[in-house]
Amino acid sequence: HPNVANPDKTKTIEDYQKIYNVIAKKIQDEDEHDGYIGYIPILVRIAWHSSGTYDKESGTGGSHGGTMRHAKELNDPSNAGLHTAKAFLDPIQTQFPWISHGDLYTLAGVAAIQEAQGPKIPWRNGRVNKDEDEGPENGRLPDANGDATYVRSYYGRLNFLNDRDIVALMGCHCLGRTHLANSGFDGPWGAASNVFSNEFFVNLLTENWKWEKNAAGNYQWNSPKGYMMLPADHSLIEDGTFKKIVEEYAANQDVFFKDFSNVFARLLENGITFPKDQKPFIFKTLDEQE
Ligand code: DDH
Repeated sequence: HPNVANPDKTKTIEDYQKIYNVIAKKIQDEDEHDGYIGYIPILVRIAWHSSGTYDKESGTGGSHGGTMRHAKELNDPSNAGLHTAKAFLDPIQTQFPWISHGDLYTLAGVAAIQEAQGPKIPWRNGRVNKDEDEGPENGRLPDANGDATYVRSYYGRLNFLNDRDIVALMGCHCLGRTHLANSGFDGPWGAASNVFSNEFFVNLLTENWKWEKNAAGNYQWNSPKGYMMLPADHSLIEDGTFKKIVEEYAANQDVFFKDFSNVFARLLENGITFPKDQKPFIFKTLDEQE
């Protein structure tokens, strides 16, 4: 198996908590980024885009090799905007040169979700640095124009997801916004773009969505409050099975948090074999350490 984790046995949870804390503190210090949304969403996105390239047929891609740091992967049009996340993390990599790039990108996503008041995400170390030519080819991340059939089949490639997993993962669009310059879509999904919550599901069900052309000429769903949904987001209420799960998460944030924590942890480890006895770390938030 090409993706076997090799955790450094000399490092403890305290060593990684130190890195978590540096990331969390920098998120607080640089809160003006992206119109005062800050770095939380883009750090979650670099963790997800590092992991979402995994292909079960070839065993290639995924977070293991930290190949997002190389130009070939970073310049995938789907990764437009992620250079800001890399630039945020590069000095932290320099400060802690012993952490692998894949471990740092995934740990940053965990820290961002927890600092956004989201659920605890169990996380394991041991990813190794791979060269540029060992990275995935471009074009493996999902198309925002997809319908429910597309979304379901897209996640089939990742090999570990059922309908609940898919809907839970998409709830991450409570964070951040779309940017015309990055994706050709425009606007935030909700009101609290740096707080992790079930707002995405509530908005999907309660806003009055209109199918409109944006300034880049792409169609998206817009609401009177200035929120947006991608076609792929909106597909979750067009499909009966997806919609039932959306309703459940909108009604019960605890269930969403529990499911999200489970599936996000698996997403970050997808395609990697960890030693059988390797227990995940659960980090404290900055607040919990005061
Ligand atoms: Fe996403 N996402 N995403 N997404 N995503 C965008 C932004 C963010 C899709 C398309 C887009 C997930 C799934 C999907 C985040 C997390 C996650 C943007 C806008 C597009 C387009 C980029 C820009 O213009 O800057 C599609 C399609 C899917 C799909 O599943 C079909 C998942 C699974 C996650 C996750 O983290 C679990 C986050 C966070 C952002 C906000 C980034 C930002 O800069 O703000």
